[in-house]
Amino acid sequence: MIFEERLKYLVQEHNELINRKNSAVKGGNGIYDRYVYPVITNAYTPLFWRYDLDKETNPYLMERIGVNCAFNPGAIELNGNIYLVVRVEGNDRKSFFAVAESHNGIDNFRFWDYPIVMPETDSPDINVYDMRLVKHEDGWIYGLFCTERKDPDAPFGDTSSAVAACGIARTKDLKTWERLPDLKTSSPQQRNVVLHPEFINGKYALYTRPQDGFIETGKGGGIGFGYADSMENACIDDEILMECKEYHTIKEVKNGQGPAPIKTDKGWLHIAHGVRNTAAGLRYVVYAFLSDLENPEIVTHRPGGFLIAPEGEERVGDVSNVIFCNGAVAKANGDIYIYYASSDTRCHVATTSVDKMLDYIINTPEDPLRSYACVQQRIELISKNLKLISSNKITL
Ligand code: M1P
Repeated sequence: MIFEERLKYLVQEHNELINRKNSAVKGGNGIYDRYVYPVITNAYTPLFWRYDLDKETNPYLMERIGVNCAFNPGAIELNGNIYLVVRVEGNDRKSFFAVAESHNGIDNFRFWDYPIVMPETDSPDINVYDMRLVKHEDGWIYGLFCTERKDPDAPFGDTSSAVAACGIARTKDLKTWERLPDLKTSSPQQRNVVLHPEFINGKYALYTRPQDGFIETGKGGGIGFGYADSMENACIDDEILMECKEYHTIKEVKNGQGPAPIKTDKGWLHIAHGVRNTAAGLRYVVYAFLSDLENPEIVTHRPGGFLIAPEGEERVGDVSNVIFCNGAVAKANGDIYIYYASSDTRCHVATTSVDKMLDYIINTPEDPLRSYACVQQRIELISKNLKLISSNKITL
C-alpha cells in the first residue's frame, strides 16, 4: 500500500507543479518584470528520472537517483517554443544538460524524456555546465559550455584542484550533438566562453573569460574577446580584454559574458555577471552593457551597478547570494526573456524588451567609482525631480 499511496501523492504533486501558472510580480523597477515562481526547479525533473517505479524492485518507492538542483540554463527560441538547456545536478554533484520546453517561456516547462547525451573528447569531462546556446549565421546551433577536469598537476592529497576549459558542441535539433575539440587559447583556464552569433570579417568571434586558476581569475579576469578561423578546431591566438574587473564595483573579483549578445540598432546588448567578495563569501549579480555594432569588442555604454541581484528566496541555495545568467531569448516583437538562476539552485525568468533595456543601458549613469561622485550623480537627479515637484508638474 505504501507504494500506491506514495505514487499517487508524488504524481499529483508533480502535475500540480508543472501545470502551475506563473505571473509577473506587480511593481518592480520598470526595467524588467520578475515572476512569482521559478520557471524550473529540481522538482520539475520527471519522476521517472529519480524513482525506480517498479514495485518489485522499489517497494518503498524511494528516490533512487536524486536530482539536487536545476539551474544556469542556456536558452533558445525555435519554431515558436522556448527551449532551455538546463544545468541539472544530481545528488552526486555531477552536472549534465537537459532540455526543458515551454510554449510561452513563462510556465509549463517540461523536460524531454531523456537528458542530452553529450559526447566526450579524448579527455573525458568530469563535469559539464553552463551552456550558452547560439544560433550562428553558419547554420549550426552551437552550445559552448564549461568542461571541468581534475588538475593533472595537483599535488598528492589535493583532491580539489581543477582545470576549466571551454567545451564546444553543435546541433541542428538540440537532440543530437556533435562534440568538437575544446577551445584553445593561451590562458591557463577558461570559463564563460560565448560565441558571437555573426561572422566578423569571415571569422568566428568569441567572448572569453581567461583565468589563472579554477576559482581565482588572477591577472586574467575580465571579459576577453578573440577570433577563431573555425569552430572545428577553435583556437584564439590573440585574446584582448574588452570589459575588465574593477576595484570597488559589482565586478571587483571577476565577471563573465552571459548569453550571446542581442543585436539592436544601437549596438550589441550584453548581459553579464559580476562578482565581488564579502564577509559572507562571493556575491554574484547580473549586469548589462552595450557594445559597438561593427566592433563588438568596443564597449560603448556601461550603466553603473547591477541589473538583477538576488532577492527573497533567490538569496538562498547551494551557493547562496548568486544570480547567474547564461540564457536569454530576444523575440521578434522586441520582447526579451532573461533566464537567470538563483544561488546555483533554481531557474527564473525576467521579461523586458529591447526598448526598455536600451533606455536602461543608455540613460543609467556609469559608475563614477567614488562615493563623492556618486553623491553628485544622485544630487543631479534629486534637483531635477524637486524642480518638477515644486513647479507642480509632478505630485508625490
Ligand atoms: O557558483 C557561482 C557560479 O560560479 C561559476 O561562475 P564564475 O566562473 O564566474 O565564477 C560557475 O561555476 C557558475 O556555474 C556558478 O553559478
